[in-house]
Amino acid sequence: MDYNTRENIFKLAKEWVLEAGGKIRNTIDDPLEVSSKSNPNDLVTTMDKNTEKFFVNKIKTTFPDHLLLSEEGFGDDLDSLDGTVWIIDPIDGTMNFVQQKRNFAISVGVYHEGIGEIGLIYNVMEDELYSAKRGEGAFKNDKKLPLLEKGIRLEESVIGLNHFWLCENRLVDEKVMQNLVKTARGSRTYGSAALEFAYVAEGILEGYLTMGLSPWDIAAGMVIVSEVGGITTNIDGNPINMVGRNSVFVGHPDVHKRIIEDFIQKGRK
Ligand code: 2AM
Ligand code: CA
Repeated sequence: MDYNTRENIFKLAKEWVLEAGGKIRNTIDDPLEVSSKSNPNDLVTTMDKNTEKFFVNKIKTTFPDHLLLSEEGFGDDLDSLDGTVWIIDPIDGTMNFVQQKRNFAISVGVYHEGIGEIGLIYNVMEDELYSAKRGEGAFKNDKKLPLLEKGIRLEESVIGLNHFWLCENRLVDEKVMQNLVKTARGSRTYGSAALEFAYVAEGILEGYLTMGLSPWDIAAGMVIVSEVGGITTNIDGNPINMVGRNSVFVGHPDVHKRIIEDFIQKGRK
């Protein structure tokens, strides 16, 4: 993707993200229609759907040859990232949006021939925009984020993970996960994968791991985190499949290595 093309896409993507976020903020107290999807706690609202439609309309009108991979089904049905693909979660952290009216984000990644070129994660209620273009560093609003510090130890780290993985489950040994939480300095659950990626990029979380996410939860975050020297793989340390569901482990390189070797490899079911 050439420089001017990417600049133009970034400028518009940023405008659209801020506009969509502004609409959500202005109507945050309006009544919501909430329904569930794969399970009773997997929520979707009219706001998720309308926000996704807003992006689909903008993108298809402005860039008719671009493709869209998005959560609520108004995008394209893709089995590869050939061409230019926008990977969008209109609201990441829908449960937070419904129950708390905060701690949710709009997540937009733009990939070209499989390579992440642009990432935007907008914490709507805090009006904080995390952004990156590949090779140009990552930003929080207008401030450039520093590269992740070298030589960080797990014992001094704060790790993001859902408490669910500390309970008995089919995928990972809960005793090993409990040991991980006890070894780290602290653990946090924010309930929005996109925000947890942004926090890793900002250096306020040293890692975030979970057992099942879709491309739209992580596409923007992977671009942003990689610009500060962070690593994203699946939980076994292998590359992410960008057109399927994955376990996900994003983190500071030192902490990533330590957690895979000393915990995950011992705790996988
Ligand atoms: P979502 O709000 O866009 O669905 C919650 O821990 C995080 O996991 C959120 O980022 C949420 O994204 C994501 N997630 C992915 N698949 C999910 C599912 N089936 N149910 C609930 N959360 C899911
Ligand atoms: Ca969502």
